[in-house]
Amino acid sequence: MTTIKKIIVVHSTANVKDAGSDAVFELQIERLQPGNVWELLVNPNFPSLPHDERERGLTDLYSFDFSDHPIDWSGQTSNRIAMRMLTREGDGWLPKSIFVIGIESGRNAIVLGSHPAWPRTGWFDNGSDALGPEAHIISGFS
Ligand SMILES: [Ca+2]
Repeated sequence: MTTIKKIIVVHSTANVKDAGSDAVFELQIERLQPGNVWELLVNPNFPSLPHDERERGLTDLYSFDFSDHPIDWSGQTSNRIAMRMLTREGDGWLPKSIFVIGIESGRNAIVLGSHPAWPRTGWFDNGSDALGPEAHIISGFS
């Protein structure tokens, strides 16, 4: 097991029509409990960056600080990280790539999620005519 004090998410938005979004997102960190139940440990909002985020073809970087309450990361089978769209019905977002980096308490960095070619059908969306679910798992490898 390792202890994570910071998580960095770097994602690019697909360069296709309507891929960009102004929605608010949260990060969800979960741990597998007995009975195959995923327990939500923490779900901070993505911070607001000083530029227009999630625009077509552009890359954004987000840093989440957990140094006050570090996360016990047991591995890809017992922990997972999701990204969830909170608001903005009808403002779907389609990434092109998503990478998740964990900074351990010893300052080592480990890759928690690597998705260099996010599926072209992998929209984040909500509402009655949603193009995809509002949440996707972004840890793990593809
Ligand atoms: Ca935007």
